[in-house]
Amino acid sequence: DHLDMDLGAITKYSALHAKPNGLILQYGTAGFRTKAEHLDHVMFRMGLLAVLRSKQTKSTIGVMVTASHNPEEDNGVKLVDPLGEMLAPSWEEHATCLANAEEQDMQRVLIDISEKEAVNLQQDAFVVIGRDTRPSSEKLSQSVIDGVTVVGGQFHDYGLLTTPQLHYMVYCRNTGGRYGKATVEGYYQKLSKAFVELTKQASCSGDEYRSLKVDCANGIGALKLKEMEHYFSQGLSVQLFNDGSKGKLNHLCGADFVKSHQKPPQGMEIKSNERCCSFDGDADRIVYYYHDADGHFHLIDGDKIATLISSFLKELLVEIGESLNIGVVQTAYANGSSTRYLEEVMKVPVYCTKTGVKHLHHKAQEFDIGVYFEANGHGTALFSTAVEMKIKQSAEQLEDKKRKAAKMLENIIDLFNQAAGDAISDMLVIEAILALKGLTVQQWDALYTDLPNRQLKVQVADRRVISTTNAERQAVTPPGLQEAINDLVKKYKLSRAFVRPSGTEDVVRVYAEADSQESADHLAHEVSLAVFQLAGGIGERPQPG
Ligand code: G16
Repeated sequence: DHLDMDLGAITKYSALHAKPNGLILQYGTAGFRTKAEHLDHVMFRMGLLAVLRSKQTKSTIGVMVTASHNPEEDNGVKLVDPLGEMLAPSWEEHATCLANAEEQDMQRVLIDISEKEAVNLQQDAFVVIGRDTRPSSEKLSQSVIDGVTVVGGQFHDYGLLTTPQLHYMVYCRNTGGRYGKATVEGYYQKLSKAFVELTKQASCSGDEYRSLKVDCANGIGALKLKEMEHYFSQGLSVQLFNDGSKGKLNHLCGADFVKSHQKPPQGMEIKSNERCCSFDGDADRIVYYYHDADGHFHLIDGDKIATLISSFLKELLVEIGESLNIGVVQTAYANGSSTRYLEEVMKVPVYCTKTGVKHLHHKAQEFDIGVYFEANGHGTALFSTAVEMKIKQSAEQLEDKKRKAAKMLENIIDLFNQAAGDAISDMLVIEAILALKGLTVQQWDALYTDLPNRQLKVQVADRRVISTTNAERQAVTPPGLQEAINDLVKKYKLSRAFVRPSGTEDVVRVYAEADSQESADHLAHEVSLAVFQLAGGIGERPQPG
């Protein structure tokens, strides 16, 4: 039945999206990412692959053109599976094979994938496409469409969307509208309705809770917040910075910059104790921060967001009187203080997975309520169908106080994007919780004190020489590297360090924490030198500070 694929047409069109000779790319942490000019063939081929995946799952599949936190010159693409989730691991392998196939091998690889995955080629296929604001994204998404149509797939191009909005659309379309309406309007309405309902319940709706400064990383978040703003303005007014009108995407601003440099973005004026937050380039991450009265910068990262959210959810469950299990999922980047606080003070079980939303999301699905956040601000909460049903019943039956709590939980569930981490949705969840609990940003920050930490990047010739185990907390290769790290870590108090190859940038990432900033900085630098020496560093040796 290969006749159902017009192999001749595929070959002909593929030549128009030719692969640069010798270029090898890997489906990484969040799809393919590299310089935009190397990605045309990958886009075309991911269009083809999305059609096969759609036929196999008999569902709508999403394709998002973005490189999220990467610099503006980069771009990327990832596929979104039927329930709005990241692509299944076995298909990531197919994606890598297909992206790297030389022109003459394309047909064979496509047939191989179809056979291995028992794809019924006669099945209809539907693909939805979204893209971020990068200058290269429009043309690249057109190449995806070329791929989709050449194998007879139907498509809907949403144009400019945040990444989590595309995940939401896919989820809506495959659940018969039960999750929501698969339009941007539907997204705005669903979230805003839940948010406004929640904030109505806040007893202290004083002005301090009602305004927020948002750094949009010069990306898509600005456009979408501007569209959405008036839907929720009853509950919150947002002031946008780095809205793309002049600056460069992710440059000296955005969640990744703020988190990794531990300083405020450029282009935003911050008065003391004002609540501020940053999105990343495709609005799937968020971090908060403020300046205290002495002008010191305080970062509130994904770990503290997870803590705020899980403690609020736990309190609601106690009020409702339901004993549902809550779990928190983190990665090795989670600050040691956050893990200790969650486990010892909040008595919530905490799990550590590898970096990458797909790993956290998967683990979080094991709980009635699974809260997952990467320290970099990427995360959400997942609620099992059992929870949703129980809460819906409670909201109708229980005594006043319980009913109120159940209603709140119902709205919180609606406010979370359960398909993916979502800066807009998370922002509204956080703002609602702060308002409901009457918490200032300082009180939230004071839940626990982060251990000082430092993240660095090291350039090496081939980052694949580093392999890791134990949720990326230990290096297996190259030989001697883990021993070197162990020896360095011993020199500092309350210290911890690990290294791993990035799945989105061509670098090795180094993380260190210790009892003082000076120690964390030293340790991170020493570990960087060990990586440089033992893992084939290139360019300039890592410099201190
Ligand atoms: C992506 C992933 C995140 C991951 C980040 C960095 O974020 O979705 O899960 O933490 O890359 O990954 P790595 O350390 O492997 O480079 P984003 O916001 O860029 O899509």
